[in-house]
Amino acid sequence: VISSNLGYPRIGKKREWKRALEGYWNKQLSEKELLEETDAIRFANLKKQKEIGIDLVPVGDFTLYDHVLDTSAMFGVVPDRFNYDGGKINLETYFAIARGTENAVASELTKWFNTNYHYIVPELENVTPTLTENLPLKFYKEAKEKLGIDGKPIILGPITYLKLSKGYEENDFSNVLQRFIPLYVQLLKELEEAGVSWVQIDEPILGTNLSKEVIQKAKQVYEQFHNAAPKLKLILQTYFEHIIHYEEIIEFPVQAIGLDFVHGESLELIKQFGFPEDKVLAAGIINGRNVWKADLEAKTDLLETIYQAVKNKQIIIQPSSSLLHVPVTKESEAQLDSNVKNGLSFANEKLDEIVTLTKGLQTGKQTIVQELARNNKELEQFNHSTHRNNEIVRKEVEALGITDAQRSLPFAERIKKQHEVLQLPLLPTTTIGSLPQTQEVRKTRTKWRQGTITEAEYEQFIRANITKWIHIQEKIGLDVLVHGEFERTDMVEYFGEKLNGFGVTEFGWVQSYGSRCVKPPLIFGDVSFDTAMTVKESIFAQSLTDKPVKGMLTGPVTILNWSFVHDDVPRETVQNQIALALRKEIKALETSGIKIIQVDEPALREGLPLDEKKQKAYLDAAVYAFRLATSSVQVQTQIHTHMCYSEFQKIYDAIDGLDADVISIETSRSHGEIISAFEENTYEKEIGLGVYDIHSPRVPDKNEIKQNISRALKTIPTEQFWINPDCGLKTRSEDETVGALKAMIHAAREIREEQLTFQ
Ligand code: THG
Ligand code: ZN
Repeated sequence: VISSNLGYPRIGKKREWKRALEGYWNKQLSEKELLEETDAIRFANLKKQKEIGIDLVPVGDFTLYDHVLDTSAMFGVVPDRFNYDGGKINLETYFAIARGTENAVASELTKWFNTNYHYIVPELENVTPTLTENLPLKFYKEAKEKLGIDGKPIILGPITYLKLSKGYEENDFSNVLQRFIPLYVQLLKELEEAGVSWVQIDEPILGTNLSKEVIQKAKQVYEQFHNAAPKLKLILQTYFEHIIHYEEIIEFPVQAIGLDFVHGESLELIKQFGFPEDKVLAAGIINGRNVWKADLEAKTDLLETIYQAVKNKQIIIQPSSSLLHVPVTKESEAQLDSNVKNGLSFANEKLDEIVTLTKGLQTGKQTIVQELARNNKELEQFNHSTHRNNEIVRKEVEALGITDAQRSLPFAERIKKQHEVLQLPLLPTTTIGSLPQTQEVRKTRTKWRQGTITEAEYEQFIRANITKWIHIQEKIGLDVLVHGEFERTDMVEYFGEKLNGFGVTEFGWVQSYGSRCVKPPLIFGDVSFDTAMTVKESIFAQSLTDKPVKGMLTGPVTILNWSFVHDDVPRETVQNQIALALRKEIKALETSGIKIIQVDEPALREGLPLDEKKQKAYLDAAVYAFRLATSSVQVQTQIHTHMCYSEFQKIYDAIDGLDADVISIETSRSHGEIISAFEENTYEKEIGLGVYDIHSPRVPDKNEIKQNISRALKTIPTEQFWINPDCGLKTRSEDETVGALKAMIHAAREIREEQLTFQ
């Protein structure tokens, strides 16, 4: 019985990693300084895990941007446009792929399975894969030589890596796979020669519905791996869901299989089909996706049950997934209510739990009675936090029915009234909602939080920013304006601070993409509406202009998905509680004269269960909650929504089911894929497909935007189309934003003229 970890947060206790990267990008740090800083973070992370008592410390999980991009870099997978000419990839090329340059757009960013982490999509067109550098080996040696840690290298497995890649036809999968296998083989051989004992090969794709043929291919691949490096102990690691083709996969010739016992039905599978005698079970039993303290008594029992199914009595105890998805430590939280804090475990605390459980299984439950007693007492205290239980809101949600989730008229009739009220031109232009969060905005918010400036001064500052940007938007010529969300740190955290049942942390950051982090709020109890959350800023902005200003809210599905929600109430119930609170906010906005209200659901797609069997129930619940929030408005009030990222074909019916009058979808990094989803269906509502990519600092050119618009108009009728950037603008500078929006408006005007003369 040994303990292990699947991956550790990269960002550092106080986001030192982010500062180092951004310092380098802004040319305040040299390459040498960047590497010194990030080496120090990586070493500290490794030492910490060792110190906590983890037996198998992961190496090669650290990165300077994204581990999928690292895998691409290792295999020389660089798109043509970056002019790569072989050999080890330098930092400039590495960051160019991630962030784009003057002349080359960045590679696409997409959600990592059902998480809020984004990876860089590998592009396989025209590439000749080669092993440019054995990264896991480099990190293994480094940990061994510098820290005396005999680490466990982490590798992204070939099935997952290639299934997440684009640039080849699906029926070509097996050929593409054949080209990568020799590289993996070489890599594994080198690890074996270096004396590595355990290697973790991540194949989370095995938790999705793959065809039998792919599973067959995967089996051959692992046979080749085993034959090439028979002394290496391979852990075939899965997470986020049980293995769908369990019976076939447990027969793969690997030494260990890693299963997630928190998400999916792994326990039922091992009970029903057993677990092979010749393998070690790597049991993921501490939740790597949330921040709640585990009930160690219950986990001990679970472990006992799992252990009974392991015939050879060899087990590795570990988190359910990489701890990349949780903050580093709760130690830094000084402001949190102590009862709530007692209910929390971040990465370090989760590893402590792993160590305790390992000890319990090694030497008997009686040897951890003290730990169990303390755990029990802290959970008790947590359960007594205020707002944990709110009977009133539970009853209110139960009383709601389907008629509470329906608009009073169908779209075709609503839209006519909305057009009369709004009087917008053909191809109306707008933005997604947030405008640049400059250093000044962030600093002023920090000052207000620390009490160095007063509430009134802060409010004045926010108003000044709103005023400035209403004027900028008018001058640029946008049709539907936004107030800019300067008062919000984050579209989820902001609501978390205002609703009952939520808590927020000071340092609970997790990586979202590249150096960008989010601080998910905690939902520790029943959620209820307290006071209006957004009305003040929206009506102030509307008072400054005759153009419509959109009210901006985050939808129930996204608030739920981007929070750490306690798991003792069904997620659906919490989602409906949030929806009900938003319904009250929407009423308040409408009563104050706001004519367009946008309720964003960027996380709707990402929350889709990996197992197809569970997807319908998820989507039905999501659609219901959205409609619950938005359907009580008047006919002429226009409801907008926004979503991020591709594969819309899959959730097309749900998008339609939301019954939003206008939807904007992020598309520019996934090009034509979404447009084709609309080719196959007749979509009657209005829609904006992002016409340029906001994730890259590159300012797009007018003609490039025109091309994107023209391409969309081949499929989507002009009368239904809106023109907008593909996501919120908070990460961009003022100059980048103004430059890009001017180009967008210029493009829109030319297209309108062309359309009119054409008709
Ligand atoms: N909020 C949350 N999750 C998200 C997004 C979000 N997931 C998807 C998408 N948007 C990811 N995009 C971003 C965009 C910007 C930032 C984070 C994720 C960002 N973060 C600041 C940073 O890291 O500098 C936070 C700093 C701060 O507020 O002080 O800019 O919008 N929940
Ligand atoms: Zn978006």
